[in-house]
Amino acid sequence: MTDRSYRFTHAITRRPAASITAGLRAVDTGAPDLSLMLAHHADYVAALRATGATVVELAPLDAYPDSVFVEDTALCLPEGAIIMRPGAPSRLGEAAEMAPHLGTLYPRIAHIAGSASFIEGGDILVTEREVLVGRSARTNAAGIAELAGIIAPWGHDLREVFTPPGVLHFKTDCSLLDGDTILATPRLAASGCFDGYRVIHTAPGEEAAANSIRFNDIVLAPAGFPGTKAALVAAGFDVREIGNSECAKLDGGMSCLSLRFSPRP
Ligand code: CIR
Repeated sequence: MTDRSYRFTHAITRRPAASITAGLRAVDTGAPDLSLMLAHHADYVAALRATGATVVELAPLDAYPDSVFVEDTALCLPEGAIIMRPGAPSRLGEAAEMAPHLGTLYPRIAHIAGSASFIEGGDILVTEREVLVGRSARTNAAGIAELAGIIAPWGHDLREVFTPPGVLHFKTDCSLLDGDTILATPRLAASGCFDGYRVIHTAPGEEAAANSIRFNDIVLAPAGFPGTKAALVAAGFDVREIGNSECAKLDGGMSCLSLRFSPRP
């Protein structure tokens, strides 16, 4: 079993901007506190760096309130990076902002280009064997078809999966833990999309813990979900809890805050 789906030499993050208070959200539970979000963000970056990875921290982009959620701007595979076309109109320009940074690290950059194609990185889970993509309010059939056409020659199989209704992104409800194992909400796992994988369920009432990330030897998980943390620890994972209260107000979590990759020279 290979481990390229969770061993990374690099990550890219972007510090939240003051405009974060205008970030998109499904339900308004109050404005995020920028200084607390910055503290959580610094903890997150430090945890990634502590694994030995190079973490490129980009400057805040005030013109794009959601630009801290860099994951949605690109899909990074060993062979190349694909610049997404976010389905949220206010986020479309974020992808172009990311492209030059990936261009300095990757020999090969492709773009989702069709004017009717929309796809966000939060809907894409890369495992050792396939690329799973959930259609959602942000990701449509044209975007998925365009991505499949780009990555097939690179040797990647794409499988379209289900995003539960009312859930922002496919990965809002799941994370890769290792080559065989997925952390998922029971409502997503019930769709059967992870048949053939080992699945660890989030604890009852802890659906928001599903958006965690495996990054090298650690699992970064949002703080405050003790039942899910206990299940992960019992399964042998080294869990680091990171405060996520402010990003959660904008439907964001651990995966959204970074692009994680190992470019193949
Ligand atoms: C949005 O609605 O686009 C942001 N407020 C949250 C994006 C979270 N991104 C992710 O799950 N990959």
